[in-house]
Amino acid sequence: MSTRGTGALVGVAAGALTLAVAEIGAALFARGGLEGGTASPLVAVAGAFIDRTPPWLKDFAISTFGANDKLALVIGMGLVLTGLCALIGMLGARPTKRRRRGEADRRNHNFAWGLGAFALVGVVGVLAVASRPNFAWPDTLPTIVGTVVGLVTLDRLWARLAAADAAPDAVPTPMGSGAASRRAVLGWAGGLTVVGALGIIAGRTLSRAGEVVEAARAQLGRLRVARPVTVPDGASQGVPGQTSYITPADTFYRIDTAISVPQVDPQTWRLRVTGMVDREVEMTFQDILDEELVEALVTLTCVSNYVGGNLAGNAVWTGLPVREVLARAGVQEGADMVLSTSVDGFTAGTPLEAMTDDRNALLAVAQNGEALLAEHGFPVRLVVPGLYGYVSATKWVTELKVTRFDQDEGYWTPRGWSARGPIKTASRIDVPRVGERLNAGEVVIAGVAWAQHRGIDRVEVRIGDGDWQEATLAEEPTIDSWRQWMLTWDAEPGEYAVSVRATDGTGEVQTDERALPAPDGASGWHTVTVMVEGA
Ligand SMILES: Nc1nc2c(c(=O)[nH]1)N[C@H]1C(S)=C(S)[C@@H](COP(=O)(O)O)O[C@H]1N2
Ligand SMILES: [Mo]
Repeated sequence: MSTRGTGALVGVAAGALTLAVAEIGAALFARGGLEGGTASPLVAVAGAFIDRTPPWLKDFAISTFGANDKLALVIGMGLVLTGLCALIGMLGARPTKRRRRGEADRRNHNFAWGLGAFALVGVVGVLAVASRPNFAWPDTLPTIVGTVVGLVTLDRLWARLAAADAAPDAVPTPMGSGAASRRAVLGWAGGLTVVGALGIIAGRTLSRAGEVVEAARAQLGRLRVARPVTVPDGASQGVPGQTSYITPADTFYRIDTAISVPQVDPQTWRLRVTGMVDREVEMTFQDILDEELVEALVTLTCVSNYVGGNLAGNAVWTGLPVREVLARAGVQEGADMVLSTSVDGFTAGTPLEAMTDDRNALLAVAQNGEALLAEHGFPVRLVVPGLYGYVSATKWVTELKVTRFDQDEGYWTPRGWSARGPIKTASRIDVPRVGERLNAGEVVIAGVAWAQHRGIDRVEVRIGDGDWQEATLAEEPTIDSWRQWMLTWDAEPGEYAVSVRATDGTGEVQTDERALPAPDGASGWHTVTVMVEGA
C-alpha cells in the first residue's frame, strides 16, 4: 500500500474512532425522556439535514426510497464522512514542499493542516448537536471527546507513517524496513477502523434503549372507553388485493422528521396547554388515562402522497377529545390556530375550529386498541379528521399553544408547504395492478377512496374510452375514514387504461387536474393500464 493509501485509511480510522467514542458516550449519558435532546452527532447531523431538506428533495427521497428514506440518508452520510476522512488522512500525511533537516521531522508534513481540517469536521458535529431541540451544553461532550481521540489517532499514525517513509527500505530500522513499517501502520489503521465501526454500532444500539417505553406500553393494559367503536362487517368488501379497511399498526405508513424514534418515558411526559388561554393546563399521562376516553375511526393521509400512492392508513384511535382540554384552559377571543409541538421539536399548525368543533380531534393514546407504537407517537399523539398529517397529527406531542396563523407557523410552512392542509378527495385502484396481465372474462376492479370529514358519496370507474360506471360502495361507518369500492368488469382482450374518480359528501367530483404533492397535496385521477389476454 502506498503512503497515500495508508494515509487515507489512517483518516478513516480516526473518523471511526471519533464517532465510536461520541456515539457510545451519547448513549451512556443520554438524558432521555421528555427533557432529553440528543448528544449523538450522527443523529444531530442527520436531523439538521432533514430540517433543511427542500420539498422537492423530500419528495424525491420518499418516492425513490419510500420507507427506507432515512436508511438512504444514513448510508449517504456514511459515504460522505468516510470520503472526507480519507481525503484528510491522505492530504495530511503528504510531505511539504520545503524540507527541513530530518525527513521524519513532523514539520516536514502537512500534519497541522490535516489536524485543523479534522477538528473542523468535529466542530460541525458539535454545532449540529447544539442546533437540536432541547439542547443542553453537556450534549456536546461526547462529540468533543471523540474528536480529541480522533486527532490523537491521526497524529500518532501519521508520525509513524512519516518515520516509515523516512527509513530507506534497505536499511533496517528498529521498526523494520520502510515498507514493512508502513505495513504496520496500515495494520493499525485497519484494526482501529474495525474497532471504531463496532463501537459506532454498539453506541447506536445502546441508545435505542426502548426498554423503558416497551415496559410502559405493556403496563398500559386495557383502557376505559366511553364510546367504543365496532367496525361493521359491511365496511369490508374483501376483494383479494384490496386495501384492508383497518390498517394494522405495524404496517401503517410512517412519516416523520425523526432520524431515531423518540423514546418518551410516560412517567416524565407532560402535556401543556399554553398561549391564548385563560389558564395554562398541564396533564400527566395518567391524567389522560383517567379521563373518559372515546374511540374514533380516522384515516390519516400524508400530503406527500402521490396519486395512487400508499401514504394513507385507517385505524381506530382511542383518546381524549382535544376540545375538552382546550375548554378547560379557556380559549381566548381572536385565536385561530393551535400550534402543537413534539418532543423532537416538530410542530404543526392546526385551525382552532378543527379542534373545537364536534369532530373527533383526539389526543390519542391507542391505535387499534393497543398503546401507540413508539414510531406512531407513544405515549400521546394528535389525530384530527380531515387534515393532512403535517398540519395536525403531531406524534410525541407535548404542547398545545393556542395562537394565530399570523403569529405562528408549523414546521413545514417555511419549507414550502401550505399553512393549511385540508385533505383533497382521492381514490385509488388497488386491483388490478399497474401493467397486470388478465384473462378475458370477469375481472374485479377494487380500491379505496377518501375525503375525510366530508365522506365519499360515489365512486366511478372508466375503462378505456367507455363511459364512467358507478362502482359498488362498502358501508361507510364514518365520514372520517376511507371507503372501499369495487366494480365487476366483463373484460374482452385488449389494452385498457382504467381510471377512477370519487365524489365527496358535499357533491364535489374529484378533480382530474394533476398537481404534485407540494405545496398542498397531489390531485388527479388514478389510472392503471392493464392487458387483457384472450382465453
Ligand atoms: N413529531 C412528529 N409528528 C409528526 C410528523 C413529524 O415529522 N414529527 N409528521 C407528520 C406527518 S407529515 C404525517 S403524514 C403523520 C404520519 O403519521 P404516522 O407516521 O403515524 O403515519 O405524522 C405527522 N406527525
Ligand atoms: Mo405527512
